[in-house]
Amino acid sequence: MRVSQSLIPIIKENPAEASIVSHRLMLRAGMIRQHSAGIYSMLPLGLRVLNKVADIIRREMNAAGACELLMPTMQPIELWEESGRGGYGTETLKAVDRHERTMIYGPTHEEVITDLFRRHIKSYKSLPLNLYQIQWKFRDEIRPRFGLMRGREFLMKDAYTFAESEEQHQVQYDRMYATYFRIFRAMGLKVIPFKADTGLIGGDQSHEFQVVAETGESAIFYDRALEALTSADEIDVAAIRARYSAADEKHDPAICPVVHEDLVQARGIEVGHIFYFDDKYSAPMKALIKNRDGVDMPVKMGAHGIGVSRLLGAIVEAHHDEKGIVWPVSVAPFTLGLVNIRQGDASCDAWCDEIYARLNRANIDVLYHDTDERAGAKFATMELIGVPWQLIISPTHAADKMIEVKCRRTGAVEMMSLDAVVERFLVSSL
Ligand code: P5A
Repeated sequence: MRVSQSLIPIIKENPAEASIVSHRLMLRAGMIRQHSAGIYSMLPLGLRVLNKVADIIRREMNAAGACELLMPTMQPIELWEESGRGGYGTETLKAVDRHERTMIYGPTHEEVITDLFRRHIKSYKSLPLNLYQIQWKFRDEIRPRFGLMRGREFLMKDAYTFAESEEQHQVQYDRMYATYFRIFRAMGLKVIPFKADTGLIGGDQSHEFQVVAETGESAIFYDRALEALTSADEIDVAAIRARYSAADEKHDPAICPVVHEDLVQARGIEVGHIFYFDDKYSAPMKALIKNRDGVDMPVKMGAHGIGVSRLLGAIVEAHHDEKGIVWPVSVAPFTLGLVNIRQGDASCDAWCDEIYARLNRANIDVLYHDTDERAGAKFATMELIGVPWQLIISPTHAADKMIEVKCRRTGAVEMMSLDAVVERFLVSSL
């Protein structure tokens, strides 16, 4: 992408409306813009990160045997009357269509998926099943704030699992639990799991996944030993669970927030939440399956959410410095930023054009800063945006057909040929 053909409205000063660093940097880097409280446009750079985050989630969900579908944002209120949830309290946004029918902009999709299930699945033989989507939700939050962290319209990954028995359900739950660690790790985030309140979703088993960050909305207490267990290459769900029970015996943070020597007090950002609610929706909505004894019974259900748009904020909280965002490569809007420091100089322009064309042919994400701004401003922009490597082109480099490659994270500089750059940054070698 060329900067001259995009919409990247950089802001030099700190915007007054933003009180936390991720919100400030995403506004300054021209990634998002607010239209109304908690309602944002994703500008081209923000959208690219959102898509990369969503693709990591897809890859890991698919690998775990889940299957993607897409349900509507607008839902008939009748489904919510049937489930007995009767709307989603004061957070529900309602609309009335031309036939005077009330619709809800979905705050979550338990009812819609249960409706799909009951129409098509009748037997235990079709189970276990895990269906998920990545879809916009609307919750009329009392206090939308912190940019994408607590929006009213936000993107969620919501998976729904269906099982014939408690045992089958537990296998699904543990698989999602382990998959969540892989997902968050792939975006450079360390998460700690917590037993949680099930709130408006309901049910009696749930875990939240919290990213540790000073600006988090939740006060959290965690056992130091959990840090090691949750950072391991292979997540051992049973070991984590055992450690939790041991910690709980000594001290239950939910009841008595006294800090023990082996307990860390911190703040967290809830980026995911998994639930088991058995037949809470399937019983009233009559989503029945024939079990192995030929008896009809309500299917056992769980739901597994990830705050996809919230993750952008969480990643920036975890990856920034005084100059701006430092995206992990896996979610960076572009892998490379091409900086022509003498735009208008024929040799610089020609060399940049050649590099840009070659990188695009090789499918390497590159943002070409091709405007006539001065070099200093271009560097500052690339650093603010957080592109992991800059390719710097001066008249001397153009004459030598060389490229100065600068790493955003370390500041290390290296001279490379175009062939070497292509080889180094091919997706397969990153
Ligand atoms: C699980 C999937 C659910 O809605 N139903 C379907 C269940 N769970 S949840 O915990 O209420 O939401 C899942 C995740 O969505 C993110 N989230 C938000 N992100 C941005 N702005 C909001 N207002 C918001 N509300 C929830 C969180 O990451 C949460 O874990």
